Amino acid sequence: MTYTLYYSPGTASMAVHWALIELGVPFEAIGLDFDAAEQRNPAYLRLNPSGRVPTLVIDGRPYSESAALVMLLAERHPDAGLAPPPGDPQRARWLETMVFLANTVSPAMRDWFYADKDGAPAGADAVRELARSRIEGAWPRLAAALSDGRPFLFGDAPGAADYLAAMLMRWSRNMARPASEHPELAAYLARMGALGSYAELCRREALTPWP
Ligand SMILES: N[C@@H](CCC(=O)N[C@@H](CS)C(=O)NCC(=O)O)C(=O)O
Repeated sequence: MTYTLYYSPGTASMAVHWALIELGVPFEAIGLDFDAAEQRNPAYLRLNPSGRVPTLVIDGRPYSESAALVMLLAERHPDAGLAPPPGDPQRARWLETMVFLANTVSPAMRDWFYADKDGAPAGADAVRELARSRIEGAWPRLAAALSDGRPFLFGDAPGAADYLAAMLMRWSRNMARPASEHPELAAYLARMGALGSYAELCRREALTPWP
């Protein structure tokens, strides 16, 4: 079993990088310089035709989509307990949460950061405005999931949903209404930020910890 992660610091590859560090499995990490448009290099486009990160090459085959990759890692390393297994009472809520993060929050984040690049610049303000309302609408839902006092989204230990959720929340840090405005999420982010794997991720990606 070999893993090679193509990443760019602080981007959608972060959740996968974090999960790999937490798992403690051997992997190679190859950084792409977006300023040099390395994600558009022909060799990388052969691995990931969308020219985006992350790409995780598993035993020679490339796979993309951050949510799918953290779910896959949870499945491939069941002993690590990164996800409630099939049949677990929390499984349905976990699937719901993963799809919510991947299907609602993540595309809105893409629109927030890439409205000018992905669409016509003339319409970018309207796209960003809709994205902003979707992003701000997601935080109360995640805060509610933590309102019973649980430390992480699915129990006493962090897992796939947490790496994805905390990554998305981190991206709101320069928005007018960041996720950390919600007390439950501020406390949650402090717990995620206190993990040794987060410190290691920040060291490897040269990120400033937040919050
Ligand atoms: N839905 C994808 C989104 C991937 C994505 O948009 N990645 C961004 C970084 S956050 C990227 O590679 N941007 C480079 C580009 O679009 O040129 C995922 O979650 O993996």
